[in-house]
Amino acid sequence: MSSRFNPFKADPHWQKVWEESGIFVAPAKSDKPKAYVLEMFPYPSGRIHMGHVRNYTMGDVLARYKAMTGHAVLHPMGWDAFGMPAENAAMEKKVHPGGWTRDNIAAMKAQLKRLGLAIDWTRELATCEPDYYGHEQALFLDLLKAGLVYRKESSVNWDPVDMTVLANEQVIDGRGWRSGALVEKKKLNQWFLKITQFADDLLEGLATLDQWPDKVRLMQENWIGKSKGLRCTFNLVDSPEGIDVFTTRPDTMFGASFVAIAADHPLATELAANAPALQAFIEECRKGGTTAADIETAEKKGFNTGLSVEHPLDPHWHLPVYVANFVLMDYGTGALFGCPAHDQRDLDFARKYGLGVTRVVAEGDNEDPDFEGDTPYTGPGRIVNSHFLNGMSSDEAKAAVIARAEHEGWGEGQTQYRLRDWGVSRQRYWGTPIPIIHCEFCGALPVPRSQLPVVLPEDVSFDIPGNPLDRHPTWKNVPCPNCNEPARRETDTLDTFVDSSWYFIRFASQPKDKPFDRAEAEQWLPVGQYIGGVEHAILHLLYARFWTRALQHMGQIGIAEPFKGLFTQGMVTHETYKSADGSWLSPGEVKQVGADIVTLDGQPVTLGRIEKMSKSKKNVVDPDPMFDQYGADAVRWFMLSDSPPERDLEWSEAGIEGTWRFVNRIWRLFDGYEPTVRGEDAVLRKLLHRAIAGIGVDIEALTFNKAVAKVHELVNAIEKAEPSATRSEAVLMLARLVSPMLPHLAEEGWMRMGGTGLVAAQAWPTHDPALLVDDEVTIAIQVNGKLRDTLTLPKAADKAALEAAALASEKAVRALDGAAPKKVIVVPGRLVNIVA
Ligand code: ANZ
Ligand code: ZN
Repeated sequence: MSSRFNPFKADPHWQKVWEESGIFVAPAKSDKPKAYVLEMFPYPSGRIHMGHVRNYTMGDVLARYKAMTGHAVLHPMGWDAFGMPAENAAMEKKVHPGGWTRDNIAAMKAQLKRLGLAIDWTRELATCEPDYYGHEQALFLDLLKAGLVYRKESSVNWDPVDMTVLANEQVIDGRGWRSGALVEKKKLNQWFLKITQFADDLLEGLATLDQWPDKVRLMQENWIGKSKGLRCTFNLVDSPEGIDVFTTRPDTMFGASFVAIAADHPLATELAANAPALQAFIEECRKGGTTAADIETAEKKGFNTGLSVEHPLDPHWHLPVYVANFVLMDYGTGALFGCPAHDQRDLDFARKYGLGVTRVVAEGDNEDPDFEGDTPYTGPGRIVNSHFLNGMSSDEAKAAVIARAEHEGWGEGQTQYRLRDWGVSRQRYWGTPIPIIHCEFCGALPVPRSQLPVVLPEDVSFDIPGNPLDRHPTWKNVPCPNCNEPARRETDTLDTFVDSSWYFIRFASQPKDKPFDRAEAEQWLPVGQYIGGVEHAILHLLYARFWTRALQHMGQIGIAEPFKGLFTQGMVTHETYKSADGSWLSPGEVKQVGADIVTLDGQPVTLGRIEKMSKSKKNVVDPDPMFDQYGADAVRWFMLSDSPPERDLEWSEAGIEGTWRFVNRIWRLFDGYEPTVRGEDAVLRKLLHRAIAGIGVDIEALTFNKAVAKVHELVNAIEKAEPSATRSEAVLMLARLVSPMLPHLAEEGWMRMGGTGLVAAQAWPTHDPALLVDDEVTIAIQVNGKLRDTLTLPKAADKAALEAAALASEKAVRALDGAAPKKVIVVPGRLVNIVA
């Protein structure tokens, strides 16, 4: 009777059967509706971690469910295989980045296979192989031809430890995101993609993404950072010249008390020619850091030029002009007007130099023109102390000032974006070579298409920092494709975010001779459901959206948005442990003794916080030993249990134990299946049909924890039910219902019960809607107003029937204790109160 599910036999067996049958291979052509389910492809770091397991299990359940509900499914897997860690490994371990990466891919692939994923492995790709990145080079040249790529000398973030340029996003608090080194500024010639050309499209497109989390859409919106403002001129007193400023707050114009220009503003340079003190001040400004954070925190300093400007709304009102260290030359016009009551930097500056501070936006009832204190009011509000603007809202006042400026010709409305063009040059080896040749005479030329792919050289050394491509003895020496004189290859490689900006298209269509076939790709695209970590909410998703729009712009594809549905899953967390000397301990290095946690040899352990699994804190749990102990299905089921999928999930041994027991309860139902029983069980039938309907909805909504709860409920009911034809039917149906989540167990059970073919290839059961109608209600039975019993009664029961049922309740009779009921109050559908 106590038979046990044996995953060690079942898992490899079914995995082999699936593979040999080709059941998860996406059809090249099919009349069925399409479902493209994709999880963000992994970086081959070496081992699969629990975060991957959770991510891929979720996608797998959906993919399997889609197949069972009559879809042609594309569920591929690949490797985001270029990037810094491979080069770091090369430097530390003296291995080749290619070898290291390919070994990792092999190891991780084996681990993923143990999970029993329904993946079309025939479409597997790795971005580090020329048959992928060669096509990427072709796309880069297409973009170049379309005017979406340009080269520009620009000041870049230089990581002096990793010896590489970092994107702004990779600079966190002034430090390199990976090395933690203080970032420096350096001028280099860089390749840029014109993402800003699509800034408005990318912003407006967000509105169409109604299957994306709101928080992700908001993050993208803020990243694009569209602000509407006014660009206007303040005329210099006694001079025909003027100073152009940019403001996002034209509503605060009457609160202006000074104008400030950047230290490298042309006017500052001009004035400094005859003013040594100003020259010295400018020098001082240059010494400070240049990041936004540096400027934010530095003390606000200014130099009074002695010049004055006229206020554009009142030429009799003159304002002083300062050179100030907090004004950036490369933002707006390099000049601003200061409104101290409503901006922190301006207020700090005004307090320091004794300038006026006039309130022009009311703060609640406070309209006092004399602004006090050191905290500005930066919100919107009713405009006060502002002549013709008084009484307007901030928005109305902004529009009114812009309209007036445009009418009178001293300024115009202007839109600014925070988004900058995408610098894609990296001074690294392990990336896609940029397909360009530099000729002394002809300039930067595209590599002729016939010479693609430009393949990375294998013989490189990593013993000194810097770019191995640049110091390779021969690789970069090529003839100019135009004049045939000796020329030089571009030695920069592409940002790895480029690789992940189009892999989902290559999955959908992979011809040998071009990046993708339009018709074939459009069969599948856009991705129906994309699943991944929220850490990619901004950059990866924005770049992939840009790339898709650029392809659409060039007429290569007919869609604007690559991902119809997006889901960002929560992280897998675990307790952290520290030994007495303060070093981190892994879960495998500690054990529980009574209520205490100690090291394996009994030394004391301090229990730390529950945190995201990460190598640095050693709180990682490798899935392999879990597979060894419980098999894939228990691990999968645990990943889908309890926690809503967008929330973090705390991994626990106790949790996996309980899961294993549940898996075996299901197994015993399959094992004890009797097909020939007679008899109908109406209650169980109803529950079964509810489960069928509900589990499907839950999977589709990715609320797997709810689907899990419904399976629990059904299993409980089946276990309790007397043998009947309904019960047998329910057990057989259960195999199909759990198949997306517990695929090996379901196959094994299906076979055992005599099902034909693979359960994974069966149709999802259909439910009878009539059985979902609720025709029973719960009625509270009270005696003298106190709850004594609850009864489940037909919804249609009339007052007399309810009264009779209440008076027959054993608990009510006991509570009455022999007293005669004086009155019975019936509230149909809710309660019966017996008054005695
Ligand atoms: C007047 C004003 C009043 C401003 C007020 C703000 C608040 P965002 O919103 O980030 O786009 N600014 C303009 N050019 C600048 C530059 N080159 N360097 C530093 N700051 C500059 O920032 C726009 C605001 O930043 C502008 O609006 C300007 O100050 C300042 F209550 O103008 B504001
Ligand atoms: Zn040439």
